[in-house]
Amino acid sequence: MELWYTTTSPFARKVRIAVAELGLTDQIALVRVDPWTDDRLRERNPLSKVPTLVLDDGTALPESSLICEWLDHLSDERKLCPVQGPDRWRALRLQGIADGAATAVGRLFADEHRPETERSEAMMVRFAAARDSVLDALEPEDLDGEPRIGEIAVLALLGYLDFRWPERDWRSGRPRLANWAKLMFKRPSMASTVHSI
Ligand SMILES: N[C@@H](CCC(=O)N[C@@H](CS)C(=O)NCC(=O)O)C(=O)O
Repeated sequence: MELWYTTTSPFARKVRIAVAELGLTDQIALVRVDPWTDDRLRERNPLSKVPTLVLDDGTALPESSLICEWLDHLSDERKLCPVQGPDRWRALRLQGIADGAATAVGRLFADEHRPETERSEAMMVRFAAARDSVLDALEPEDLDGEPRIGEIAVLALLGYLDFRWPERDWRSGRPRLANWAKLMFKRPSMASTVHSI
């Protein structure tokens, strides 16, 4: 299998964290790609987005959540995606809001680097509100020290915030989230997947 990725994508990092947590690193070759310019990616995934997981039969899976479900079914020992009951809906809810915030943060970061004439101030306010509201919503959550897909998506979001805006302090006023992240960032799956340019 090949994981097509960038070192800057929070969604690709989410998948890479899942790969490491599941102990599948040896089964997956990493292919670094520029989704904006590399036609080889669109030949495999019509969306031309990262992450894309290319299976051994050539099937290309888009979407980090789908890729994580696929990876999960390969592992008999550890499961990241609970299959049923309240645990499943909690994990998917956390993943949903964390992924949504990562999308908002990515768009906000891109807008901040555009000329002012090409930005929408109204949209930037909305993206920032999504980011801040999600962080506030995560603060009272009982996040697990043995991460499953919800926690992994949250870790990818928090890691992306540190990468894009190291000078802006999301930890301030959110001590529970900050303490949890401090512990979790030490995991090998986090240390081996840090963002880079
Ligand atoms: N919902 C998708 C989001 C993937 C995504 O937006 N990837 C960005 C990089 S962070 C990308 O490939 N952008 C290139 C493009 O939009 O053409 C997922 O969870 O995988």
